[in-house]
Amino acid sequence: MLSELQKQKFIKLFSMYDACSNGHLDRKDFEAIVNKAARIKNWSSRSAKYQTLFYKYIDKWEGLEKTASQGKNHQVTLTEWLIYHEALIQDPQRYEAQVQEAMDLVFDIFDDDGNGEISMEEWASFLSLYNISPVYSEFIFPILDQNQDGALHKDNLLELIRTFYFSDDPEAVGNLIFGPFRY
Ligand SMILES: [Ca+2]
Ligand SMILES: [Ca+2]
Ligand SMILES: [Ca+2]
Repeated sequence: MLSELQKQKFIKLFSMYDACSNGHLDRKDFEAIVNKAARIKNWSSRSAKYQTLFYKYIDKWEGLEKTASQGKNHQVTLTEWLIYHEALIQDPQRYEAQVQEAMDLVFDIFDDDGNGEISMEEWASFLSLYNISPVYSEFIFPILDQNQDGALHKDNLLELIRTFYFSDDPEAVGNLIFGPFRY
């Protein structure tokens, strides 16, 4: 069973994907995220980057829908989302694959110079893509950046995300990766 803390974090994650803020997830939310990424990055909807991202996010949605949705209504509810994540963290292979894929998306979109590092400004853009005010980056990033070199490497982020998904320690730094999460 998910602990109360884990539940709070997965609800936070749900709210990040609920781009249309209507309390359930569907294909439109994933399209909205791609369109927002295009606005942030100034990509035309005909550009190759846009098209690639669009298909990746639709693929992501279809995978989620197939696994998580228990009805045939093309929606994923919060309850289904929580059940999905409870199963996900008990399946190391699926967890690794999914997080690796999500991380590749983050770097595809935000690591402009392709050096495998994300800066505070890039993290702020990432937060704004997912319905979170970019102002949090200023407060969170220095805590996440544990060696204080102004950058998060892919390995750092993977470790922080692991904490976000698995940890039941209220003080764990990784809990804060996407900003405040308590409701
Ligand atoms: Ca929605
Ligand atoms: Ca970079
Ligand atoms: Ca660092």
